[in-house]
Amino acid sequence: MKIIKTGLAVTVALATLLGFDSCKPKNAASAVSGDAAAKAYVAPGKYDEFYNFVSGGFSGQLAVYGLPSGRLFRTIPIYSQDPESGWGYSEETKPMLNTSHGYIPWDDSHHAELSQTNGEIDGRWIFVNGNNTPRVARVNLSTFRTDEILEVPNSAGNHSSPFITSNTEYVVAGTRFSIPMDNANGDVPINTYKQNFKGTVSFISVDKTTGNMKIAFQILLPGIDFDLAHAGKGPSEGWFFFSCYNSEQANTLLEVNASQKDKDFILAVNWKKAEEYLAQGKAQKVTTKYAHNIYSEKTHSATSTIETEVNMLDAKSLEGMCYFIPCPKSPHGCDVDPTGEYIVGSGKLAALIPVFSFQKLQTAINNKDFEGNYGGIPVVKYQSALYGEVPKPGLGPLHTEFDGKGNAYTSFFVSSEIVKWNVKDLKVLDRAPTYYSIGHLCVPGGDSKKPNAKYVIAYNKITKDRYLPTGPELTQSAQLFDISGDKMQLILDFPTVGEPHYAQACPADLIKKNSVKFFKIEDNANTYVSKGEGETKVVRTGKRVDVYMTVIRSHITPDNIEGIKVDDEVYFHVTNLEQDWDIPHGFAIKGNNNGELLVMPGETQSVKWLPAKTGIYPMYCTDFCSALHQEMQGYVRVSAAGSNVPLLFSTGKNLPPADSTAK
Ligand SMILES: [Cu+2]
Repeated sequence: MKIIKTGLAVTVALATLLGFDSCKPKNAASAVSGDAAAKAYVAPGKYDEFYNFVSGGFSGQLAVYGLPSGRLFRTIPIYSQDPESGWGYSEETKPMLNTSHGYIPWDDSHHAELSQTNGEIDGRWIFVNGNNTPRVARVNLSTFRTDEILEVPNSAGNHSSPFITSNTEYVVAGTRFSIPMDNANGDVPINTYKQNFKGTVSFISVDKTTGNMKIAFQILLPGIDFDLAHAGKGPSEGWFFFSCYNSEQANTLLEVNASQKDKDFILAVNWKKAEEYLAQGKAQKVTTKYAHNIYSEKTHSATSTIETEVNMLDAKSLEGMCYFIPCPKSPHGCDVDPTGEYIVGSGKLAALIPVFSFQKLQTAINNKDFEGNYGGIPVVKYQSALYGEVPKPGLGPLHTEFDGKGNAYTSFFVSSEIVKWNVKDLKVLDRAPTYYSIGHLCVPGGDSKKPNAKYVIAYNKITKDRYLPTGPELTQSAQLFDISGDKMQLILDFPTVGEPHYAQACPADLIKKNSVKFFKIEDNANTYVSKGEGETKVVRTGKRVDVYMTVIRSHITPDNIEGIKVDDEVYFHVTNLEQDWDIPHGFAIKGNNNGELLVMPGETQSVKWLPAKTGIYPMYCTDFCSALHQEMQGYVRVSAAGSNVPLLFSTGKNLPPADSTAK
């Protein structure tokens, strides 16, 4: 009876907290003041001041906007096939979507994190998590392309990722779902969660020069849910903080069963200590299977390698590496201020924001000021680590970013607002409604040592009446606020690609100077490159036919091909011979049910085609490239499987016989 009562009480409380309409901000129309348009206006031909990299949520991609205009420049494909660029369709890019589960054409991405040097954004790479099938990707910001995707084993739902350390030494990945480890028997009853399910956080090292990633070690933890994370900096350099929930270890109806305890935890990891243990050989080599995919700018191709081992450090038996800090009401955000002293926890169901002090945490650890242990890991007393609480800031705090001037900006999902508060005295300074249900928010550099306090951007889950309706699915939205003054000022709404989950922004100057304009054809090391029209050819090897093709304004070489047969496996290897900026060519052939290509200047990309019927198949360039783009076309003749039509290919030579028009 008692259990039922508690359950009901929690359900009622949740319903109140999560009820959307009751908390919807009023007076939406009057939220924008007179000079807002001028502040967001970027004149035609002028550049934006910031890049804003916004994760596409369930689209699995990363969208790139300019700020303050909110103009969308590009969608960078990462975890999903992309019909704009051929990503995941071309033979060269298919290996990037390989995993230990095989080829996965669509995933979910939540967080984007720019690389840092000395705690400041350096504009080299941006890391993005693959949420469903756990992966971490590295996007190269000189090409705006995904260069690397690393699968994370012993994990499920890679949510607390890909947050980084001050010099990009590590990208982390914390598992959302605890599960039986990969090398254990996973065929167990789900209700044996408490015995059989374990959690991990992974530390992925990043090579300083190439950016290449490697799982340095994983930490074995109790079976709970890890949510978000941030690295320490300054005094807390060498530590990492992860929020976690479901310390109840529930395996069903988590909305009630994982909200039973008043507090869950922030996990504090001393990663310098973990490095020492690793160097001392304290890690166990654990067998598993995970894909490591790398795209090369030299070969314009990806390789996928299956790795089979990780180093596992057991948190409960390695002293001084991990500590839990109690944190109220299902913690979500876990943010560290620019000084590195304050750690902000945000409980999804809380009505206050706890701020922890790194210094107090260290004192508590040194004094063994523990209230006990959880899964063998010491739990520091709440009051001993607590700097203070922001009282009554709003309902349902989620995430906090900082302006570098001593202020914090916290998003509140339930009460749909951003609240600005002072980190030292914990006083609320300003609040601004968002339209509606803000998740993450972003200040350019807002989780680094040097935020740029010009804007805060809200990423909202629900737009309802904010835009023209588009059927049952409405756009999600970002909202730009000027924060250069004491009060936040809403200046722009802009629609987003998929769900704008987390995002980061940085000054455009950090990135635009490094932008690659085209690839040098002489450096192209693709196996199937044709470095000039003279190198084009069609090669038959049994049923396999390789077409070495070039494209340049405004013809295809070869543009007449005969001798292809039904049941052949044909590969068009298309090299774009242009050596100029902004001249991609496309390639498509009628009836191809695999996809098309988009080929950058100097690059080679290949598409596979399985002709199933005899006939003539036109092919053409799909990217409007010149006045004679429409002339950029050709034909392939497909004959019966047993035919003896010879293999012929040419451009400009296969002319009709002299008397063919006589009739
Ligand atoms: Cu073209």
